[in-house]
Amino acid sequence: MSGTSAQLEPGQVMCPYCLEIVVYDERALYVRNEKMQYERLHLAKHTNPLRRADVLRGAFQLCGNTDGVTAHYIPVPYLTHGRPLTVAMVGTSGTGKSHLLTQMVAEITDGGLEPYGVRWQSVNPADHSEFIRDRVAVLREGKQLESTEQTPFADFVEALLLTGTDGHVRPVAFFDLGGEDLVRTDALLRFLLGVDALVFVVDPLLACALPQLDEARDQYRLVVSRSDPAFETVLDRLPRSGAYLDVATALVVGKADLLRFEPPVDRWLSRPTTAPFDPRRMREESRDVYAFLRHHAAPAWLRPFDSALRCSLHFASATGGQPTNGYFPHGVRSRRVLGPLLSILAMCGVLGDSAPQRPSGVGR
Ligand SMILES: Nc1nc2c(ncn2[C@@H]2O[C@H](COP(=O)(O)OP(=O)(O)O)[C@@H](O)[C@H]2O)c(=O)[nH]1
Ligand SMILES: [Mg+2]
Ligand SMILES: [Zn+2]
Repeated sequence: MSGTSAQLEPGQVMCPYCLEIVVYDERALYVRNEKMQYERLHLAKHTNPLRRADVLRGAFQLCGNTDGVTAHYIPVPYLTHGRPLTVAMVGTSGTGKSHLLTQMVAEITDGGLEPYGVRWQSVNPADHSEFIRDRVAVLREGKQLESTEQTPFADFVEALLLTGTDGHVRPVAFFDLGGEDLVRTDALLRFLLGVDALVFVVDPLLACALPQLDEARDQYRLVVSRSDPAFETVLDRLPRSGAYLDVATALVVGKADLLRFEPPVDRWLSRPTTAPFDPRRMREESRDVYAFLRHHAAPAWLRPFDSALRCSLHFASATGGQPTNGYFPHGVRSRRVLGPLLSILAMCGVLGDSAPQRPSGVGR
């Protein structure tokens, strides 16, 4: 676990919406009615323990922060299972974070972590159904997700309760860190201090000067860049312990379908991710991705790997192909999106004691 989270006292949780500190308080609970309005929950009425647990499972707490933000409500299970594991996706807008994260959550809720001994539950059943309806189902219909408005700081996307191999239940919250608009607010700095895992998403259209990517680059009016400004912002602001960042880190070359004829990407893309989690396989893939980026991208794209004590590297495709006019004509099929997730879960102890260390033999 990251050693930087000490500033949250036991019982304190960061509100996923406003990033301020909250403490579970049974006097500030609400339930949502059929009209999606919040009504005060009077817990004293529920004396039957089973019924009470059931009511709490679907209840919310009003966040105490009213400072310039509209009233917002946090699902109770998010506040009552210890400190949530926070995972942030990093990359400038358009790199594919939303598609990748949606497909990771889809794999989890399809039972993709069960072979690894990890079970899931929603943090709030209604909110989770909404996520599935608005994102997972849209992709399954072959439609592109609309690009998300970036706020000045970390955007909360989705949370799930994961039960690890040790039987311990914990909330895992996924955030989007857009980068170019990141403002140096106290809340953002506090967010970065408490973050447990970072997934840096490399867009090959921005990173790799391969001529076969030119057509797609033209389509999006992109040019090859020396680095991603979001990587730079986050890496410059993250607190370090000694020379390295002590946060579980994965570097993902996304949109890898665009590189599917390129060795060794072809080899990895055609391999299914199989249980149990295999640190050796992960090191092999890390080595290949490292060599690939060394060869085809400017050095700054590997900065997350150079900066982090624990960092694995991956190839993944969220969609399996390119969209035309907002549609994926051959349908959407993700490839290897579980790899980076498994790796950070292993580093954070959710998969038991298979925690991968810095991949030896990769890079320096
Ligand atoms: N070829 C390909 N395109 C993708 C993939 N994932 C996302 N995209 C496209 O990349 C663009 C940006 O994706 P999005 O997830 O919204 O990026 P974000 O701004 O980082 O959240 C959209 O046009 C997507 O259709 C992928 O795996 N392969
Ligand atoms: Mg997005
Ligand atoms: Zn809040």
